[in-house]
Amino acid sequence: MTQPKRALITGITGQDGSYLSEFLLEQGYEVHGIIRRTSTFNTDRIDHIYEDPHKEGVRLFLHYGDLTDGTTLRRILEEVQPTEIYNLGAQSHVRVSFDSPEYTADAVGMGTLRLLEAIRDYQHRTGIQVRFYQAGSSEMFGLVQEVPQKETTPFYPRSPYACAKVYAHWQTINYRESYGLFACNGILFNHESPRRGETFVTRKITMAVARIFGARQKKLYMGNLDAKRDWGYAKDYVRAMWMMLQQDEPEDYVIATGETHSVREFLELAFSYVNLNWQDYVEFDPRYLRPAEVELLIGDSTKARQKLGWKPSVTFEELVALMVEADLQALGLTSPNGNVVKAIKDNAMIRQELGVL
Ligand code: NDP
Ligand code: GDR
Repeated sequence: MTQPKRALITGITGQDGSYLSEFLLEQGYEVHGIIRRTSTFNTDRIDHIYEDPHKEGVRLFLHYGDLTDGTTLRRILEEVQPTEIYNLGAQSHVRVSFDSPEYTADAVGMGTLRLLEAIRDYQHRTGIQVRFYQAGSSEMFGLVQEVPQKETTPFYPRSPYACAKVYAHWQTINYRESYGLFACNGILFNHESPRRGETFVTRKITMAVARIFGARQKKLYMGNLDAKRDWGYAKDYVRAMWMMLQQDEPEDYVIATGETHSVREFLELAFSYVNLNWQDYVEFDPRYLRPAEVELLIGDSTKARQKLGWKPSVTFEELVALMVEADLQALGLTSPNGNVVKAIKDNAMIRQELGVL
């Protein structure tokens, strides 16, 4: 009997970690994830795939650890003996990184270095070859140097988060070139889903749309509406991470849709999904501005499309629709026959029917 492939994921409780776990389990992998100890459970996104480890045939295992704790990373590596490692763990909020720059640099930058060092020693000692994926970000491009952005576009990071990701990016390349580690940097543009953290702009908007539609919220306070992002669907993007590690040679890849839209466009589309006008509800709050903004991101993923055969499967319009729909459903606000709420002609009437007015 052949051993199943064994993957270790940092950041398994996050948006991408949860989708990647599902994907790898479907591919027959044994999946191990590193979780942080918290005073309340933070495993909501993976609860549906978690099983009692005492049961036979279980293939998902969790280990307590932290990217700021190198000793534990080493111990987990020894215990798990993974063949693939996906480094998704991060303090991933750009705005928050200005409030907590030192911690962000520690978890995102130094955390990656700790993991790479642990892998280097582990490979040297055991002779086992590990494949490593680093979760790089389009935020590394920062201030516009070239449009669209591709693998060769120079970085100009504009936040503590982005600076830390650039450090992790180059360390990953250094371990590839110095020690022959099979290490890939994904340079992923924004990707979203119903599992997106609630303080990122897309989810903040779609949750507010559902709550406003359901008369549970009156206003939505926002920052810079002019920023433009290349937004894709998270499920498509985790597939790309895995594809990178299945190639003959380790390389770096941009993953993006190639379309860009402003925050204002996202607002417009999300509110119009339930026939509301966003201007009636949205107000400006300077607290959501960043000390330095990334104004325009649009990615050129030609390399990934050609070499990996990757392409996105969800359009911008579909993404907005599926996120709003999921947030409506979470509040019990879908139309009774399960049809998309888009078809609703008269909001007031429907809202009365649902008993929310
Ligand atoms: P999330 O914020 O949803 O998840 C981050 C994960 O990292 C969580 O599991 C979190 O754990 C964990 N984490 C945070 N700090 C530490 C730490 N010190 N040690 C170990 N784990 C930690 O991010 P996403 O899933 O959206 O993104 C995954 C990765 O991809 C991140 O590295 C992000 O920076 C990067 N990225 C994301 C993009 C996107 O658009 N989503 C685009 C480009 C890059 P907990 O649940 O306990 O907080
Ligand atoms: P970003 O995502 O910074 O691109 O980083 P976010 O959704 O936080 O912001 C996108 C843009 O929207 C503007 N904005 C607001 N943002 C938030 N969060 N809240 C608001 O109220 C608001 N109003 C306007 C922002 O200024 C920004 O221009 C995400 C993260 O997932 C990173 O980890 C990842 O690396 C990058 O995407 C690619």
